[in-house]
Amino acid sequence: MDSPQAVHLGPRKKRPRQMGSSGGSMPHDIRFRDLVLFILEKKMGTTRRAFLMELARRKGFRVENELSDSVTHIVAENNSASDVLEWLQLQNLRASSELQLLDISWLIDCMGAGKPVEMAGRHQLVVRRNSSLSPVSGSQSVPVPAVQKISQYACQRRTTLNNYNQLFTDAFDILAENDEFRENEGSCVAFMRAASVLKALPFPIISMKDTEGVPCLGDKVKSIIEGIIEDGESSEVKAVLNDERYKSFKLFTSVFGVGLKTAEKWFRMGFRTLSKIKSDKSLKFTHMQKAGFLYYEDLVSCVNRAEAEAVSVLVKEAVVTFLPDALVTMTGGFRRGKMTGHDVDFLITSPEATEDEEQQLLHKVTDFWRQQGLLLYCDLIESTFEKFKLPSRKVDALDHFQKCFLILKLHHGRVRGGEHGRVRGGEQSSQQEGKGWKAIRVDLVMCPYECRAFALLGWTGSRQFERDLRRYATHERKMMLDNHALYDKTKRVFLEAESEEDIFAHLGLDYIEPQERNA
Ligand code: DCT
Ligand code: MG
Repeated sequence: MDSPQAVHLGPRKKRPRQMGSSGGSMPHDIRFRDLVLFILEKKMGTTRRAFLMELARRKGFRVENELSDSVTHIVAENNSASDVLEWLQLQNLRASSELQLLDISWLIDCMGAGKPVEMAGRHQLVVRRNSSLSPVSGSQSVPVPAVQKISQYACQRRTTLNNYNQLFTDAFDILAENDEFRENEGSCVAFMRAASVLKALPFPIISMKDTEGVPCLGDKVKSIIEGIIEDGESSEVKAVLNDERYKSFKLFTSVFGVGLKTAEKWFRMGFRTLSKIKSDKSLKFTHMQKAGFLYYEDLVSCVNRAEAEAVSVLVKEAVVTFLPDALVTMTGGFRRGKMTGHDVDFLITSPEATEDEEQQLLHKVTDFWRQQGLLLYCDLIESTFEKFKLPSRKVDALDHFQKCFLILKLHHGRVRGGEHGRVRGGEQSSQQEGKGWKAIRVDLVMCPYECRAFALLGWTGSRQFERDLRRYATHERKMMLDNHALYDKTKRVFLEAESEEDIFAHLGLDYIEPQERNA
């Protein structure tokens, strides 16, 4: 045996051969003919095995009921390679060259991708070199993949957009939002952390056993998970979705410029619809809210990636007109790989600009758009940044950079495949129908060049990822982190950073890519 991971079945005696049997309750089309899977029942149990077999077959995989010569991949859970080999021996089967021994994480990744995924090291079961049962030994022996301890901090987890537990995370997102509306901070944080940790799990939760060892799941959270497993939905969530206060707050806060205070006021006044609010003569609206109502339809329909890219071109064109060496980076959800967002966020910095030039840039850029009739709304906030100010202790503190919250007019012609970005007729008020442009929320942040790594890390999000970075810095490292700086309280020094990687390194954290920060 030369290959460290591949084994192959030798002669056997006991087992009946069921060549080509696909077993299963329902016939499914086999899409991936090169692979023949066998799922080991040992330590997995009959029910979960049957579930996974059915799932894999539905996705077009060929899964055998019995081990046969045709099997190319054995998938096991909670078994090391030596466990699997021992089991094969007990069946009077000997393993050799072509057979792959894989951890369940591989199958689960395949299920997520809807096709066979490449076998990474973490998927493969490898026997330790000193194992007595060692038909597989290789130069690169790595430890058998054990269930890795999941951190309570989002900044120590890799959270991609591939969410295996959306059924649960949607539920907790709604419960957290309801608590936010009711200002139940503790419960809100608990639900947000639960949703966040479940987004990072590399497998779907199928039974309560799957929640063992997962942090941030308190009794309340677990009982909700249990309810969803049993009934396919949560009675708590159902109640929230039907709740008058939740529905009203959700609707009111969907208007740009409406926060909890205003929503509370309108709710108490007895309002339940936006049309009643808009037409009420006694109410006074801020500029922001007026713009929010005026462009409501466009702003509630999310920004897609093509639109975000078109805005990026618009921003870069304007910025370099006034500061040719400026660096413009799209941040927020789009930097994390999201396909849609509620706005488009940008960070701007310049290595050469004087303080004056830096301060003037956003004014010049917004004036430029105003002249072109593209500036539908602009709220420019001047910088209150001071060098060597200790980072904020608050987890959700706003930063001190100069910034502007905008609504820009994006012409369809500027969007690649322009028709896609268009709101279909009927969904839009007749007045704006066929207007040839879409109102888009854009945030621009201008930061001093020395702060760019901190600002980039802070503005990339997600919000939960940022909160946990700060919490981790404070509680695990005695450091203070915000969007401007990192301060080491023990050494009493500010730690400088040229890149996000530097900041993770200062914190003693493995680097997490933006696409893995969707906590
Ligand atoms: N952020 C911050 N300070 C603020 C607002 C935001 O540090 N006052 C950070 C957290 C996330 C990031 O900036 C972008 O914020 P959002 O646009 O609200 O979040 P998003 O992840 O981009 O979400 P969406 O896709 O809905 O825009
Ligand atoms: Mg955003």
